[in-house]
Amino acid sequence: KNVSIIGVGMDLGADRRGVDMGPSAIRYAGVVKRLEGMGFSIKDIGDIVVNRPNQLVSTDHHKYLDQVVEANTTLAAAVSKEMAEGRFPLVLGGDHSIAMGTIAGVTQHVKNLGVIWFDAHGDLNTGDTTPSGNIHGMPLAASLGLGHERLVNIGGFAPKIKAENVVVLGARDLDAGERALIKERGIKVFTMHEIDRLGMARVMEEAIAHVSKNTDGVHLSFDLDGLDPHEVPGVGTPVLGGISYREGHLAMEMLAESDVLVSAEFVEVNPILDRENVTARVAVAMMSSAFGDKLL
Ligand code: DIR
Ligand code: MN
Ligand code: MN
Ligand code: MN
Repeated sequence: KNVSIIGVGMDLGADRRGVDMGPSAIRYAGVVKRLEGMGFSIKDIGDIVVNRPNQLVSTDHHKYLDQVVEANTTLAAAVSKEMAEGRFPLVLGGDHSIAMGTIAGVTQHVKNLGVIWFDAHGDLNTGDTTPSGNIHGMPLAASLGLGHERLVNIGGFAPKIKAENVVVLGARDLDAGERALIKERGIKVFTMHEIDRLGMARVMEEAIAHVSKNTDGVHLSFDLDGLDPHEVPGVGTPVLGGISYREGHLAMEMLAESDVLVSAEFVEVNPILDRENVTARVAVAMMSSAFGDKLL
């Protein structure tokens, strides 16, 4: 496999500054060496340019709307270009709003895209339901065609994905509007309750079957806050009771075995809230499992 690494040093979609340093932290944790050691050909295209105003610019319930749209538009083009060259896009965040750009790029090549949304949160808010105005709480909704028309239309078309092709994994903090949307659209959500009750192996079997049915490939959108904050302290919105390191690995290993992934992103690594870069190092470990690393 040929892999293209694309960094997006953006934190404007989130409340806590610092995720803009995520791509550097993940590179420092040795992502290129790790994947090269597995036999992949790696091209690191560097970071997407993000315009960073020095004061808050808010457009009715959407903080930094212009900048987020601009960065995601650039990202979508970069992702699409790498895929056109037959390379697997591995996007390093940055806050989770960058999923809108990644998915906009991928769906220019994959008509029916399945999505695994690994996250403590649903990221299913719109301008009408957001409690924060932070766009990183909206990218899954926007990719489904819901919310601000400028977010929905990143890349020039909408919707990117269908609700029936999405699985949310690890949810434990959902806002009221998100819960209503999940019910209304019938989105498959495996909360921590299901993971505790059924075990990660069974949950992943069901999740992979769900996102593979009637799709031509699967995108992994991995928010590090899906994992338990004891294991990854370097995230902006930690929620207790998350997925363990081992469960995370198992989930990634099962995804690799299923061989359905066409693209992936790892987001919300915040080095200024971290200790000894452990969150970025865990991100690299999760990536290697998702790419099929095995002991034997
Ligand atoms: C919250 C937090 N649901 C919001 N979302 C986060 O602001 O919309 N997503 N942290 O990762
Ligand atoms: Mn998220
Ligand atoms: Mn999250
Ligand atoms: Mn919340």
